[in-house]
Amino acid sequence: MTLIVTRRGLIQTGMIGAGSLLLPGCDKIAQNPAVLDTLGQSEKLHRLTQRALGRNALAREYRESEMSPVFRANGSREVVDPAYRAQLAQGFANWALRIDGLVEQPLAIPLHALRTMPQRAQITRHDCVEGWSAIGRWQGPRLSMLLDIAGLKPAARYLVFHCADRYLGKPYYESIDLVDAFHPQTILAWAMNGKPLEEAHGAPLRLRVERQLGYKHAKFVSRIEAVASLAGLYGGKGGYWEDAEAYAWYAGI
Ligand SMILES: Nc1nc2c(c(=O)[nH]1)N[C@H]1C(S)=C(S)[C@@H](COP(=O)(O)O)O[C@H]1N2
Ligand SMILES: [Mo]
Repeated sequence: MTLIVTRRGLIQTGMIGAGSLLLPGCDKIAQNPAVLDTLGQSEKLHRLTQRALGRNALAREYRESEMSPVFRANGSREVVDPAYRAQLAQGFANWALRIDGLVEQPLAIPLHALRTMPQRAQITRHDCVEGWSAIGRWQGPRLSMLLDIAGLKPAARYLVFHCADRYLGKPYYESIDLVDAFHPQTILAWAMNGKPLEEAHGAPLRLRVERQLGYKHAKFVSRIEAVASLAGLYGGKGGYWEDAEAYAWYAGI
């Protein structure tokens, strides 16, 4: 059964949790050895090295005056799916983010609820592997807050972000581990540079996972699935570019 989170219900949940839900959950997850499983050795070393510098070390944040005058869009700039186009035409008024898989309470969270719950805003630099960067301001609820509401089951190890678009004919998706999921700067952004996300940048909702390269920042996120393993999903390597064997799963910067 999916819980439909109303504006009132969600605000209530946010208030109850506000003082307690964020940091304790973080520490617990950070000590969980299960987040250190899988992957090839060099990638693992990279991950462990970055993590040794501090699991919750923040990506650099910038001043408003440092924001890029132009933030280019990359990968899919539009979505062909007719259901998506219908939602876009209605301003996503009836759209909801689904959170399911290994959670105690599957959720369907309307966009208006995501916009009114406690927010984080951050001005960060986006680095694409293709060799360009741009500084922009992103705003939305922390992923950790949504995960605390849904309640991860103990077997959950990764979050998979299912996207509405296809890139070069294949569905786009991405995944992150629980350290990145609970990182303070990991948010689901519905606003960019002070305005609702444009289609080209992933409307109505995209992941910002600030210590990772650009391709990890899934756009057009429609569903977040908590899983124990990435095997068996799409190509099994945890992401569109990972399945294409173009880029590594762990893209820490
Ligand atoms: N759903 C989806 N997410 C995606 C992509 C995509 O093609 N589809 N491209 C990725 C890449 S390679 C980059 S650099 C960023 C680009 O984000 P932007 O369009 O806001 O600049 O989105 C990432 N997320
Ligand atoms: Mo990219």
